Amino acid sequence: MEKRPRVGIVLGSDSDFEVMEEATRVLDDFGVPYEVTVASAHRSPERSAAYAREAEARGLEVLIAGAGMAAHLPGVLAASTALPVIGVPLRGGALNGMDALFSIVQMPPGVPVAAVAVNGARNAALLAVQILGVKDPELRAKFRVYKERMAAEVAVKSAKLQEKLLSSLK
Ligand code: RP5
Repeated sequence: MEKRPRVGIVLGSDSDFEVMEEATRVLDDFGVPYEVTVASAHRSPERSAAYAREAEARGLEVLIAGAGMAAHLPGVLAASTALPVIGVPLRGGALNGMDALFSIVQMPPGVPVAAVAVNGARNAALLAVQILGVKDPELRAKFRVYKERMAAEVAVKSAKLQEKLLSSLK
């Protein structure tokens, strides 16, 4: 049986999927069910607002919205839902992501959006996992393992670098 999606990933355009696919990979790794939808704040404002309005009743718990240029999508979703919204500013256009970053991070007081780095789809998914983990001990434990593995990888990289430096001195 298909599991009910817990995370809604919304793209401003299908052209955003190449970058946002990374979020789906992270959620797959953590075993978190999700759905992916295209809804543009400007080209299909009704579709975007309706998605946000209905998200909670459909069982979604966190929304991730990726958009480029004048990226109003995360804000438009946040305006119409009580669920947490994570915005991913996407690179592209003449300003190369700065436009999307400022659009997403500079939300007016009262309507927060958690903004991650430009093209930060991976971190958006990790933050979604952490949010879900607040009430999901199993997921929280998986996140702890992920962090431990990451720390171990740094130690291995450091050891390899030391080895390389030492051998270059010989
Ligand atoms: C934004 O405009 C989208 O999120 C996308 O990043 C950008 C360009 O969209 P397309 O013209 O490729 O559909 O709204």
